Amino acid sequence: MSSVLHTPASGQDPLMAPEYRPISSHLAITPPVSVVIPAMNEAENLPYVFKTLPGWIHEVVLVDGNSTDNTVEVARELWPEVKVVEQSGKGKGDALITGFEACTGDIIVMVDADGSADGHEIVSYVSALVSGADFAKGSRFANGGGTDDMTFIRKLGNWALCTVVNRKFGARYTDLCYGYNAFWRHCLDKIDLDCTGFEIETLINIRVVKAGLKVQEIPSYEYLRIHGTSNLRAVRDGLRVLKVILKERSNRRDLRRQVRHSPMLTTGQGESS
Ligand SMILES: Nc1nc2c(ncn2[C@@H]2O[C@H](COP(=O)(O)OP(=O)(O)O)[C@@H](O)[C@H]2O)c(=O)[nH]1
Ligand SMILES: [Mg+2]
Repeated sequence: MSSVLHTPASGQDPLMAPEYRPISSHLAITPPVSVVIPAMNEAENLPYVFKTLPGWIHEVVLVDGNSTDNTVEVARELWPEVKVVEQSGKGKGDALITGFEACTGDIIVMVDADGSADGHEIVSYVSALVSGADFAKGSRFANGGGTDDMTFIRKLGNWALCTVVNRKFGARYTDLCYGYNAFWRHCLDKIDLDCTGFEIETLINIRVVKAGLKVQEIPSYEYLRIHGTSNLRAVRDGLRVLKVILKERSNRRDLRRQVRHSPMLTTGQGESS
């Protein structure tokens, strides 16, 4: 879907000239942007999702979670160049990790397939990345953000888990378990993801801080899932998130112990004591 708008000035080596894609009326960028969409039985929602995706994105990678409806056919109809990847394992985390591997863009944006995310916001995420951030983290609770899709219990759990992450890892997040995020592909080398379920966002959020990456929160509005019901179970998945937090804490303690015994090693930035 990429288009070349900027023609190189005469005398400029065309092989060296970057291709600029306009992403807003005031901004053109050179890095290709991949959008990853994990989808499990979302055929009815995909028309709403694809409708809001900007035409300047480089590719859409849809990771199908063995859907029993016609998710894949609908995606191909709506976006003929879509790259469909079948996940071999189970869970949203597994799907996203599979999708990240399939991306060829320099920037990767994570977008849910339930119609809760507005693709028009992608420009805000990408703008933050091309302006210097490594990780652009969506937040429903930053000024300008919001949600129609969280029950009171989910808000409470998210707030509590977010508070623990901020205290334990020296982060200053206003939201934790939110699926709309974007990052430079090089971040993947530093965060080495290994999880399967809905804890994926928390794992990413913790590891980017541990790796000392530059994080910028982007206010984001989460709309109601349009059709179907959430696959998330607040208590079961909340406990999985807590388990990841505790594991990342104990890994950090192990690393600190190693550093004490080996002065050549250093811990990542952004960690609180
Ligand atoms: N491929 C794949 N996608 C999944 C899986 N579980 C959830 N998703 C997708 O992840 C996104 C978020 O899931 P959802 O059920 O809406 O959870 P919620 O947003 O936390 O309520 C949706 O696009 C789902 O289709 C899975 O096991 N495999
Ligand atoms: Mg959802």
